[in-house]
Amino acid sequence: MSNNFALGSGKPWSRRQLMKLGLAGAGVTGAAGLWQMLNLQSKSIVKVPPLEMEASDDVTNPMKMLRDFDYGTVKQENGRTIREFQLTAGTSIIKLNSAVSYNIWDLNGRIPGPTLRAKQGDRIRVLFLNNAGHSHSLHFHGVHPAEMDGVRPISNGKATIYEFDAEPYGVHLYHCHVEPVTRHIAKGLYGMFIIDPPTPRPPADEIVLVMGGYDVNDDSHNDYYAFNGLPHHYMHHPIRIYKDQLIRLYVLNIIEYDPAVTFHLHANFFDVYRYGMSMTPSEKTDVITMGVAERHILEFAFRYPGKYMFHPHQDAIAENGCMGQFEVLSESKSQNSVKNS
Ligand SMILES: [Cu+2]
Repeated sequence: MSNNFALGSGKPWSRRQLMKLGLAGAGVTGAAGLWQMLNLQSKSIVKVPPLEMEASDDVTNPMKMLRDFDYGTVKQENGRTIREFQLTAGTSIIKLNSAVSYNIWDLNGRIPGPTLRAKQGDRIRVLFLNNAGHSHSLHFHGVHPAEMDGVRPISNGKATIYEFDAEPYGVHLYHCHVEPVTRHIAKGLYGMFIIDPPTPRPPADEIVLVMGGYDVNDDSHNDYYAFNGLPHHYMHHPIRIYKDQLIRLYVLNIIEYDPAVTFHLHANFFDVYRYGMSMTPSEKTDVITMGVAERHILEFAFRYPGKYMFHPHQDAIAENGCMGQFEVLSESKSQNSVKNS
């Protein structure tokens, strides 16, 4: 079968593909581009340890996903800022452990799908191409007209465009809404959708953690769980962060079949910004309950170096893969001496 729409992972769509959707042309940058640049620059004053990339297949790459934000392509059209994203559904096989492989549906060749990021007030345009051999859709959480709600199935080989305003600011998500939705989500068609507030949050080491489950024997019961796609990965490869650095976690629970899970952080407490929809925290705690599709911003800094676990306190879920740890690194001696003087 000819595969005119096939995309290499991360490669932009060709002009011909865009022409099919009537989207070729249009200039880039403008105010929204500047905001994106400032957003990226602000990271440079945040201390982030170098990434320790572990060998993995292309589909599951939890280390890369931690701080990987897709800002889309910024265009100006009729005086409006458009932020254009390209998402392609496909099929992949992932290795959940040394013995178990599992067929999933991926988005842009990864699970979870890309973490899309925009600023409140941007116009969002999502070019969705379904190459996953079955009807799928993309349903975004947020405020938009009914026709952009993404519940209409898109047949295999077909493309569509979802377009709406980015509002309100917060941590949101997108996922396939074709029935059975449990199955379509559990097999990989989901991702995080962050809308930044008009006034940026303070600089921080920003980290994405998406909790998902795998029902490999089709009994509507999860057999494995994972942060960012791969069971146990951050236990074997801890997430390195710096002592005293403000950490901003964007956490999403998209575990189907289990009604709710908690997120617990060892040896610390975090500020909770529920759904990321406020600029002031609502509470401080070390364990927070999250139903399916709930997501929050959690902020903290570690005072002491060392390794600290994080996991749902439904310990069976943690033990079956949804478990990881932070490795808190000391600051350099010179920085300590300045601090202590
Ligand atoms: Cu689907």
